[in-house]
Amino acid sequence: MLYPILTDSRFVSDLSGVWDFKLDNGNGFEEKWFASPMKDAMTMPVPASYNDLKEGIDFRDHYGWVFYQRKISVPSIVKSQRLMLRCDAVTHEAKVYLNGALICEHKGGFLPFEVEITDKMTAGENLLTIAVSNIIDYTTLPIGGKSNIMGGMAGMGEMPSNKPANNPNFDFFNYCGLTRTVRLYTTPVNHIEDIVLTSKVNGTAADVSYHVEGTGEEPCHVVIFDKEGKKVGESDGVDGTITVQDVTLWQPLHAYLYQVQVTYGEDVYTEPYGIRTVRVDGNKFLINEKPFYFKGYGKHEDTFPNGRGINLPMNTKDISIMKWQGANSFRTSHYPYSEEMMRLCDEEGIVVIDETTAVGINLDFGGGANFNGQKVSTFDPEHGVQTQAHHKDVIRDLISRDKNHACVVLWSIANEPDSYSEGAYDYFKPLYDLARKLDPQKRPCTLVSVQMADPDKDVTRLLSDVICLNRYYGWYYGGPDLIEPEKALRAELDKWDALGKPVVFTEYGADTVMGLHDTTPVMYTEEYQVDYYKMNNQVFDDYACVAGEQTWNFADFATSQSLLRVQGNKKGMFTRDRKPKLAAHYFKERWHQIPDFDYKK
Ligand code: GCB
Repeated sequence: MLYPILTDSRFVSDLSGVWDFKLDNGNGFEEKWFASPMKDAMTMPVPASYNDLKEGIDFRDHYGWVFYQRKISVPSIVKSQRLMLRCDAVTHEAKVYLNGALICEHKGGFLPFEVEITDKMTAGENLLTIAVSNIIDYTTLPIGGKSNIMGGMAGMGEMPSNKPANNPNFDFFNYCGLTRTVRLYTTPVNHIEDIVLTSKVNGTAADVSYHVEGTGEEPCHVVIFDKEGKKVGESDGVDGTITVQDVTLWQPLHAYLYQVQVTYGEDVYTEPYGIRTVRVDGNKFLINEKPFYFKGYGKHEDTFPNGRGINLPMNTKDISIMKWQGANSFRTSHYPYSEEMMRLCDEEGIVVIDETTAVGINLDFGGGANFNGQKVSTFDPEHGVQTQAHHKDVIRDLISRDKNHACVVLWSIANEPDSYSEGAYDYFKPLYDLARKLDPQKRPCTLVSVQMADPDKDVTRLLSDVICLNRYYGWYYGGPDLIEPEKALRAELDKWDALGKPVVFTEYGADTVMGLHDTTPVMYTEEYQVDYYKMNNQVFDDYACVAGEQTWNFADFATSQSLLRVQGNKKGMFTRDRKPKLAAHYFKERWHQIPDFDYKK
């Protein structure tokens, strides 16, 4: 799906602003709140998660639907065009109404969807209502646990509640709402639906192949411009190959983007495109044929008070901090990030592991406040997760959205699923097959493996091109002692090493409350976080197969409430407002000494 931009043929109107808003009291649909201007509505900014924007636990933890509403109209000058309504992300489920009629529904909270409204708009003001559900359960991604159990840890102290509530099977706050931009945009009637770009590098030249998907039978002309706007090649037809001589490759931290301009009849669209190669060779992860070392983090889209709402200034700040620290990459844990962030990473040369919304596919051991799980076999046909079909939709839509991004080098099919129980292979194999089939650039695929996944049983060993490990030796496993955890980490790595694939640590970390210090490094102090990382990093340095280290987490972030979470997860190297802990300075030293390429001999 193309990102909406202004061009010679397309107009974009951003619907950001203050909308009317109401929490559903259970009668919203019956009383048809979508059919006329809502009474007693409160104000709500769009885009943003609503949860932290009004006070009170009932508001923050509201379970179910909310309604957003505003009026829209379009000037007559655009009426000769095709008019689209596009939502970049509505978390987690949307029902869109125009003048009281349901025009579109969408499931899944982190990918865009759109609906044509050309013939649905009337003259003057039109009433747009978007009903949004935050309900998560065994059929959604991410996964929610049983909804009537609150609080407690490890099977102790749980209290059944008679109030319906979400019980996230994952460790981040279930922020919801119209979290990314809502827009109107226009195209000519016959228009470009999609552009697919791939390239082959031959010495100093590159062949860029394109496919333009258009409606109608229009003449198609494609031109590639370099960064200075100089034409470097062109071709006619909806399929073709353009040779770029003296190519400048897109490199980590040294980005270079060409502009691919497509003219299809009256429609014009320009896609930024970085030329680079990615492949796995033995235990090396090659970018532009050189062994790359991932230095970075797992992140979240999480800021105050936006919640998971898009925060453009913070995205820019985060990338600036990454560069300050000598990092070169991050993972979009645990859902696809905004299109604006992906475009920024293309521009800034930040390497991205692109993850689906599949977090919490582990009913046995659980996740987040649902720690210790539901003790249900994850893939039990009757009682287990019912997500495989939706998981396929997410993979399809993610690849459709992000396929042309140079920054994306690896697809992550899921985070910490139950990847070793009966049914895991049958669940995941078709998903890898689908990703491999759909990705025009044939990037490597992975799933991010949980600590208790024994290397002998974990299906990632069979299915993944890169082994991605979340490991907490010295925190959840061992700690405060770091000697035994180190031995256990080495013993486990010996097994992965034998596979001959690259291993990237996609999570390791220790909760650290900013400002807690001690002469003896005890858990939760900034000193312990540094010692924890030093031990782990020393082990990584001893293994040639380790192709990267991404800490957990870039910054502190909000979670559900539980005994292990002190106003959120405190494993950030930075606080939630991006102030460095001691570990941030330690990594700054370390990463500036580790080259992006050829670190391991
Ligand atoms: C994990 C999860 C991540 C959690 C983290 C933690 O393994 O992937 O979502 O936040 O552990 O801090 O416990």
